[in-house]
Amino acid sequence: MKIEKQQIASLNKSKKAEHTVQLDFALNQLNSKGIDGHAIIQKIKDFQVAIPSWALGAGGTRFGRFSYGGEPSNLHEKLDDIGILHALTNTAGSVSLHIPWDTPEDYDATKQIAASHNITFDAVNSNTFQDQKDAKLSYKFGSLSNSEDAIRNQAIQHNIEVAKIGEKLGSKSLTVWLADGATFPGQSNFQKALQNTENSLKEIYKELPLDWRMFIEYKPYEPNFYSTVIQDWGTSLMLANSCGDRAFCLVDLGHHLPNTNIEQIVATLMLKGKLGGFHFNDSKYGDDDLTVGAIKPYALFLIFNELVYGMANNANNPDLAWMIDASHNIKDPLEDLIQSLEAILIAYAQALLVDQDTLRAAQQDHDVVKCQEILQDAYRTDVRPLLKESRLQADAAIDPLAVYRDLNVRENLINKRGNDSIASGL
Ligand code: LRH
Ligand code: MN
Repeated sequence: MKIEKQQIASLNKSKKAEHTVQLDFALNQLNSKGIDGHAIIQKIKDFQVAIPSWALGAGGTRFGRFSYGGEPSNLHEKLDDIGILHALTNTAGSVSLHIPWDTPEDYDATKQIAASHNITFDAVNSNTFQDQKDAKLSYKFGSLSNSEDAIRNQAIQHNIEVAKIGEKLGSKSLTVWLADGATFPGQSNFQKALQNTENSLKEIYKELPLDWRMFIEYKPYEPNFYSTVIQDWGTSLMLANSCGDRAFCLVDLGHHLPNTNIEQIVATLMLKGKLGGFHFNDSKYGDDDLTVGAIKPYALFLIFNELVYGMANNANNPDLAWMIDASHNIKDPLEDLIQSLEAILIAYAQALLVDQDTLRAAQQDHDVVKCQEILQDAYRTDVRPLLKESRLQADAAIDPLAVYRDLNVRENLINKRGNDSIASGL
């Protein structure tokens, strides 16, 4: 299913008058503070987020999975669905593939379909947390950290192969997340596991094309429940430093123990020029992979406040890879992703409103109350008219969710694909 610009334009008509009033108010409000709202609208338009190829169907847990109907059952249908998201939001301009869940069968056809939707290929993800049906050796007790040479080598070769697949599609980065760890005390030798992992990552790194980056994603637990080899940002940073200048840390928002100050981690990694990118999602307890901004929108704003400061002050940190990593247990996957894209743009736009110079001066004066007032004034500013205008200017939907429902997209997908089609992924 392809959504045409004129379908969106005709549905935008009924919302234009109200939008114009809200936009004028927002621009005047910003103007009175010396802020150029049009410059922020342009930055919002330029902000593109990669959609995970593994999150276009219904997710599930060990307790069950509730299918959603009309799910994409192959890579090309997944690209079509991301095309729907991009047509409606103008923000879903790339895809992050997970291999082997989404290994292309016909590279030219895959690239053509992606191009037809103006979608590019962001980071490719390796998978050494599951055994593939034709696998010779098992990753049950680890992959890059495994005590057995042959298993480590199998995992190293897989990562090198994944990068080759990405190279054929125009991707420029490899994301490595390892489930490696232990579920019981005494099960593994921490030092050997970490040393094996470091050596393995270096083997992979040196095989990457010279214009590629490697993202090392950390996670404190799950599927191992006692220890994880790459458990936190410090371990990821240490490994990225030992690999080289093109290795960076990847921050998945759900991969932190409760109440971790993620914005401070972001500031630290940007100061060191080692922040590579994000997997955006939200969570209440563990790696819940919920809709971005659904649980802790203020925390997301504080993270973007550090990102905006870092993007202005840390020239040593490369452009960041913005990706979503979510799983949809009860929501329509496409509606869930539309909400996540909106939450990311809202947090970014609000962070752009923070008067960094006045904040710096208040910090210098230890005027703690004023510091909070400056942040919360930005956070309490309704930036949604700016988002709507950024979409309207890009021939996308003023209200993507409303257009998605008005066009009965899910019903159309079910009519075309049936109720039982299942998308590969989590
Ligand atoms: C691990 C993770 C990782 C992906 C997987 C799908 O929890 O966040 O980024 O490989 O989810
Ligand atoms: Mn992730």
